Amino acid sequence: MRKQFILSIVLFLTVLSFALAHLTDDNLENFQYNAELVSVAPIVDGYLDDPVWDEALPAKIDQDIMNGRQWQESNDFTGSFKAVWRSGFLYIAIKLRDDQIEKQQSKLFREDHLVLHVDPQHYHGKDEFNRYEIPIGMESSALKGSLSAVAWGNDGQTCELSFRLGGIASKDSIIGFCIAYNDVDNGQIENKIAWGPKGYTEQEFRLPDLVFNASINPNAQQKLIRWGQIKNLY
Ligand SMILES: [Ca+2]
Ligand SMILES: [Ca+2]
Ligand SMILES: [Ca+2]
Repeated sequence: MRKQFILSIVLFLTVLSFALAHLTDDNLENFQYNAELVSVAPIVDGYLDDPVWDEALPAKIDQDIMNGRQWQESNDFTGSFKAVWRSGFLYIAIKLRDDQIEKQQSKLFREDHLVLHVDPQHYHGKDEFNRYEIPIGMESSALKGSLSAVAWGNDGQTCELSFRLGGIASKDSIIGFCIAYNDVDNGQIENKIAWGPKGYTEQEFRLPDLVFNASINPNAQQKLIRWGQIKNLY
């Protein structure tokens, strides 16, 4: 009897820990970033001093996708990002802190690098075509597909990117999105930390949502801009 009791406790704890660490559909469906429409686009120069970045909400890069657990902020790695949109472009600002920066190595797996997924159709999931691998400090040679600009600042601690998405960047559109940092310390990949829901791992094929929000009324904005142009005539 006692043995059975212990066995059922062990079973219960196993199921519980699996449920806590495992990605559920609800976790993924309820997880999203709301990118706001802004009236002035940020300048992609690697420095996050544009006024729009003060207003955008930060999202933590704190899901350890090697083991599906939450990453505890430490000297080893801390990161966050923000996103806004304007005139067919999605803009991303990233802040990183890493205790050992490994850059300009001959192989990608020996360099600290960002891994982004941007899936405009939101049905491909993670695939090669929507995957962007960007080593710290790499700018024009990182460009491909819809990634139209990359700039680093503050010795690789800040980064700005823009994606040209055309009509997809419009009110209430939803795209598949993920951002991760592959942390190379002492010559090898030590950590992979992402923005993702509880239980999210690198094996998971599905992507979280990024929603194009427009809290400000675009028509009112356009009227303001037109009014500004009229005023300039006088
Ligand atoms: Ca900037
Ligand atoms: Ca590190
Ligand atoms: Ca590193």
